[in-house]
Amino acid sequence: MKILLYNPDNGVTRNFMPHLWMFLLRALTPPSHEVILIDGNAQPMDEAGIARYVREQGIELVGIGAMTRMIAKAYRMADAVRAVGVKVVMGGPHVTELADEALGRDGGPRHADAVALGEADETWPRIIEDAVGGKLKEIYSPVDNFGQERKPSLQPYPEIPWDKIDLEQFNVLPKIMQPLLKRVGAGWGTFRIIPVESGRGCPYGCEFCTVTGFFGDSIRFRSNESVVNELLRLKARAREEGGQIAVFFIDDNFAINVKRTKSLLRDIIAANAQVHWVAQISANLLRDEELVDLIAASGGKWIFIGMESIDPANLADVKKGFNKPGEYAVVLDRLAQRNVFAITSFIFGMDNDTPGVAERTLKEIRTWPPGLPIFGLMTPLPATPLYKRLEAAGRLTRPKHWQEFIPFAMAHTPLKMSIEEAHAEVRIGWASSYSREAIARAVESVNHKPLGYRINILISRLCFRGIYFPQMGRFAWLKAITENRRMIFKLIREGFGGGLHAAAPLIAAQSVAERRN
Ligand code: B12
Ligand code: SF4
Repeated sequence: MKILLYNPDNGVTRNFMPHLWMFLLRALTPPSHEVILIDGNAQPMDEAGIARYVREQGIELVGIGAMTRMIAKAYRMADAVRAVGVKVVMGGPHVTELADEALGRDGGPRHADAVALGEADETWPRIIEDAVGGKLKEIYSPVDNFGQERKPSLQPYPEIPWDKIDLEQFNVLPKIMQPLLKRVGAGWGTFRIIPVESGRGCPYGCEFCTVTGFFGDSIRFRSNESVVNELLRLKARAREEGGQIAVFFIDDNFAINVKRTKSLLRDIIAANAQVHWVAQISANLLRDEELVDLIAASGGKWIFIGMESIDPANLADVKKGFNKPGEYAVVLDRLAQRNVFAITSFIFGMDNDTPGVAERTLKEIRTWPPGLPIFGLMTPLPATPLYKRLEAAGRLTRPKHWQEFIPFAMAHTPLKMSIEEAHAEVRIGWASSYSREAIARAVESVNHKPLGYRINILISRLCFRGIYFPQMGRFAWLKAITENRRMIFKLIREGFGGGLHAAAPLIAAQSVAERRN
């Protein structure tokens, strides 16, 4: 059977990191079937395009996965596929919570022939078998023979053949520059960011989060050996193609079991499997000095920290009281001393927020080592405790906000400010953190650090700017580069002073900007 797995584009930013679910499900597909992957973020496609593709390629089954944010596009694409007579299976966090919506059992139109609830590692082969036999069921649940929910153990974990997969759609760098960039330094012909999971589940149960409900509070880990081997395969691939690879450990809380994380990082170092990596770790777990030492020694470069708010009352409201704003600065200094920086994520529009929250937060951020602050709005995702609380209180202004997705727009009224005021706070957060002056200040504040770190901060700031300020087209990128040209040229000059190798990441970044069209 010829199967297409499709992930819709998010319509706001282009992300070049592949979605793990597609690669995982392909690795779990019995070898007699052919599986094609299309990520709409890397290969944009519209409804007519997918219908044509499915017909021309003779696709017999289409699997679509999406977060809430992309679900409207996912449904439109599913409708187009079903209209040409091909069956659609949907999975992922949104349809798991709202299977009736996808199946048209809630009074709305039907979009999917079947829905895979929850983690589909074990149900996917069954779905294919049923599709081949023309016996597709409407709902597939991960349950054992006694009807009890069963979570995959992740041991064993399928081998994703990253060393052989065609990843051309996910190369951040333009093809035309590859021959030149390949020869620069250790090789910059390709630059890929690859998602790797080392475990699943988080017991913390923050009110706005889907994870505890979806993956459960029992944490499951892959074996160290399986993760290390995956990193070694990735490293070998980068070496062979004269390129660079960075890994995003997508675990929701990479250090949730500190002892296990330390042992994994030690094994990575012992096997010489270090690659540059990013991971999400909550601030409370970064109190451990030895853990931070191991993060740095094993290739950790950026840690994503869900700080959410600098107001303890807000944190208590959303059941994230384990975050202690008083220790944020210490944690960030501890990371920066080892040349590891933080992506600090904040949510505005929380119930104790009042106008001025952005400036109060920025004032605090300015006292920290430079990082990548990001700002979002409190969003009631379906089936989260937050959604239920706001629904019960009659505070949802757009109860089905995903059906008409608007980026950076609230779907409920905060208690101490208006929706418009909350939107304005987010705008202030982004504008103040990613203006030319703010970017220059961030880079200059690490003038004492090696050039590589300053380049890293500059490139990351330029890319992260695009999460809020649309930066998908060539013109928008050129504008961002022109605005920041002084800092870019300053670092390029310094880079050439230290040999072409030092300037390579900036040259590569310039090329990326030119590729975006
Ligand atoms: C990595 C990640 C990202 C990446 C996404 C890019 C990428 N290429 O991966 C980045 C960092 C960019 C990101 C951003 C955001 N993310 Co995010 N992200 C994740 C994270 C941590 C891991 C995803 C993952 O790969 N998981 C591992 C795989 C194996 O699990 P899975 O995708 O769920 O797939 C399994 C099943 O769902 C199922 N399945 C999935 N799809 C399909 C399809 C078919 C056909 C079938 C049969 C089965 C199936 O099978 C898989 C194997 O069991 C998840 C949390 C989590 N642990 O999943 C949040 C998560 C998906 N993100 C979330 C959110 C909210 C966001 C943001 C909106 C945050 C924000 N406020 O800005 C943004 C929006 C992104 C955008 N602009 O597109 C929410 C989504 C909730 C929801 N209801 O939609 C999650 C669940 C986290 C949370 N806190 O609740 N994210
Ligand atoms: S710590 Fe992170 S992953 Fe865990 S419940 Fe809270 S927000 Fe979700």
